[in-house]
Amino acid sequence: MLRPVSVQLFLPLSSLVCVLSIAISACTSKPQSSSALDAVPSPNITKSSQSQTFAQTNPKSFKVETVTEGLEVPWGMEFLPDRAILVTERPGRLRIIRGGKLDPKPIAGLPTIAASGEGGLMDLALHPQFSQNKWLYLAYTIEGNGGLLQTRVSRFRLTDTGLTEKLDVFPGVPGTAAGNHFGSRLAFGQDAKLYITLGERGEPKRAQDLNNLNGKTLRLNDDGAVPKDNPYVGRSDARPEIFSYGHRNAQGIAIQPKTGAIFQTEHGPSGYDGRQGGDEVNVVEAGKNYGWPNISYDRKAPGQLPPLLLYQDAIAPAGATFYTGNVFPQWQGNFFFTNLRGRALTRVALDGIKVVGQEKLLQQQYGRLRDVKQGPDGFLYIATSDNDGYGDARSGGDRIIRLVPN
Ligand SMILES: [Ca+2]
Repeated sequence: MLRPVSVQLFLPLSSLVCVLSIAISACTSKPQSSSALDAVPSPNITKSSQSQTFAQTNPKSFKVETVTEGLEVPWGMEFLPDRAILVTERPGRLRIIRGGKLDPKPIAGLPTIAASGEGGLMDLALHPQFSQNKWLYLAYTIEGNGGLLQTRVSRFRLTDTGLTEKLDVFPGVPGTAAGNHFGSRLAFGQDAKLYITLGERGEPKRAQDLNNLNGKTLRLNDDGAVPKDNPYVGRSDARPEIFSYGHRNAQGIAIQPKTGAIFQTEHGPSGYDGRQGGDEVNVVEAGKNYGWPNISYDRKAPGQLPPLLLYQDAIAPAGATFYTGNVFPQWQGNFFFTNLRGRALTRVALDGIKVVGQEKLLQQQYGRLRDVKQGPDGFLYIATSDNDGYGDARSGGDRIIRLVPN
């Protein structure tokens, strides 16, 4: 049965929330583009913010520059205090870009990495006190007993000669032989805890099983110990590492500067259960259930949280960040995330955690986009991903590009 759904056009919520049935167009406002119908606000979050205003970005207000080319599936980026860019390449290399020049030699000292399917060397994170301790965290795929692929997170000290002092802070859990849905984004929260997203490895039931760490977001101390205030500590029927659950494949995580709220992007079923898309942005909280596989799209169930944002055409959301720079004052506080399949950068304006409006930038211009980070110069840096097996295998390799004000 076709049910009416509340559809947010890709424009200010204040003017363009309308109800339409899929069969009969009841909307008087015309969508401005075909992308306009793919973002559906979740109930209770967007409605209260309709008095806010949202200004679309003037495309002439910025230009795009290429920082470097010739990368192979750059997955995660971080800026070092000296402004160099560290970049992971999924096949298993850690690269560094100094003064805009990619060092041809990868950083030494990486562990054995199983680059298989969607797995390999994935995200990286700097310790909150990196300037003092030089601790760098890597999330990567290992082949464990029986050839099962799993995500491991290790801490290293970054020295002039490479990575040393490896400490496995999350050794991994028996995964599967399948090479998909690793999740594996890393972020330190404002509580100085390490958050790790783990996908459900293509076995949806795992996301609801509190004795299984797949399909979860984990919360750990910086040395891998379980914090005593985690939601399931002391329970015999759940793993203490779990922070939130019911996740399918979260490939983006970012901490909102003013609130400390943890925003995650998550790949929806994308046709797995008949409909297209179902990609999500969630604000994750301790002990909360985000529904997969019980609910997705606009379905509801008691005790399971709907997403903050839902995308009805698959966009495959990935890396995310909040903008805090000065060179784009109109973007202050906005949430940005890359789209792989959607080949775009989504900008979401927020009032606290309420969505004020959103738009897509760079749509269909730079291929699949994997990660986004703000540089120390206030520019937005984006890693492309056309050589990941899903893209168009661009001959010059993948790029890091940046948005610079005009
Ligand atoms: Ca969900």
